[in-house]
Amino acid sequence: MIGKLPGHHDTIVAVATAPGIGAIAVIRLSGVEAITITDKLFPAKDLTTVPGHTLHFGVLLHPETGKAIDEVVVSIFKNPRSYTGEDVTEISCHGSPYIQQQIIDACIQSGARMAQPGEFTQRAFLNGKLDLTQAESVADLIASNTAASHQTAMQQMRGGFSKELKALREHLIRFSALIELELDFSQEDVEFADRTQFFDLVTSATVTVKHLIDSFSMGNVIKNGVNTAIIGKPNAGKSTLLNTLLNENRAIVSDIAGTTRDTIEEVLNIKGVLFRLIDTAGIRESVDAIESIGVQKSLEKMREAGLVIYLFDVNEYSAADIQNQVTAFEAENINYLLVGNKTDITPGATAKFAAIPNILFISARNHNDIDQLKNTLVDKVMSGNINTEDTVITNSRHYAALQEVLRALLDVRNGLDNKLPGDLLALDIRMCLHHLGLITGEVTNEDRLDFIFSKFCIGK
Ligand SMILES: Nc1nc2c(ncn2[C@@H]2O[C@H](COP(=O)(O)OP(=O)(O)OP(=O)(O)O)[C@@H](O)[C@H]2O)c(=O)[nH]1
Ligand SMILES: [Mg+2]
Repeated sequence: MIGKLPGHHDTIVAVATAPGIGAIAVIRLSGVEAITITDKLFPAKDLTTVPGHTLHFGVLLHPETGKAIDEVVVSIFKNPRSYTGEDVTEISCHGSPYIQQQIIDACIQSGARMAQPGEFTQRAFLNGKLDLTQAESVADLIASNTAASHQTAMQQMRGGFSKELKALREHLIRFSALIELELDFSQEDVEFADRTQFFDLVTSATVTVKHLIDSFSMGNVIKNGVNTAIIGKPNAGKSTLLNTLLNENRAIVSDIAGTTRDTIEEVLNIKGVLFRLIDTAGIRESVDAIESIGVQKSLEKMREAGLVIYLFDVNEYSAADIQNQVTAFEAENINYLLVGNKTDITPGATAKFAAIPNILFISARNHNDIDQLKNTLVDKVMSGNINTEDTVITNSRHYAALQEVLRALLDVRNGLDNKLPGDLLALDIRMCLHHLGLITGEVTNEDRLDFIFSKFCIGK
């Protein structure tokens, strides 16, 4: 894709709005000929002479047939004051897919070419309108479906995270320049670069980068949700709990043990966090072949889940049973939440569990204490401190690169500690700069960029 863009002399076109029928649709062109191509189709006015940031109403004609396609509004953006940094026009038309297709066709006939996925944003990046993390956050922003994921993407698009990295990068560049200067004067044994000051800088950078790395698990939760498996014996009330949480009768509930045989998955948004709830078959030894497969699947889901809700009937279980279950979860390193169900049957049935900490008691059928369960679920995955104002890493590419940055920073710090000669120190710093640059896009290679932008939708 990039290979085709030497100075991006061509003009690209795509529908910028969602596919399908809508009240209006927007077709976007970007490139040196964006305005002249649009002008050819738009006899009402000479668009080549109008100022940027203006709107123009008129009929759009197909260049081949000369027939009117639609009445449209054309927005004109002149470089560099546009999304891509190039000349951009946006044609707002009526939302029929036929009209959209005709307009695209007319633009292509007049010299534009169809845009690749993400190519508008890629041009914005190549023209310095956005850095790479900001460009990537555009894709996240479009895909965001909760308040939290929207906020982290917005924050990132506005450059929150790259600002911190850029500042670090500048410090490192300044320091390595000083060190390289020392190397030029190597006979004279001078030190231009203040080691102590730099050591402090590297130490504080290490803390920042660690913090960012740690934020990834939360970022991942915000972006992708948490797989939450509801696990327990047959008849514990797992399907009832799923229905209660979702507020609908999604799963079949019955007093026959072994009702749920296959797993059922549904998404629930609690306070902006997405939980992918998985109702599973009750776990027991079974002679029924199909039920056994279901039980195997439950165990698999339990091990894959980010969080396990262990549901049990308080009337049937003893404290020792729960204690054993806790030991089993801890041995397998499973993130679990103990929930005792059916508190409505025998008053005081929960007293026997007093010695076990952090059990929540509910009645799934009567909807008792469900809000408390919801709050606990959110606290559990957010470790009680959901603060999306903070910079949060949501992108696994950034996560991997930050781990390299951290490794390199630690090398630099060790080097300073061990009074490593300047030339070796400079090598470590360069490594660190390289990985930082990969994140924000100062260091790129074409394949990588193609890969990143190909994940966008066309028209972005
Ligand atoms: N009294 C009372 N009964 C409940 C409660 N929750 C569930 N039940 C009943 O317990 C029985 C089993 O409920 P299910 O939700 O089907 O249980 P399950 O854990 O999904 O069972 P399997 O799918 O067989 O593993 C049903 O008769 C429910 O009505 C509760 O809070 N109180
Ligand atoms: Mg069930």
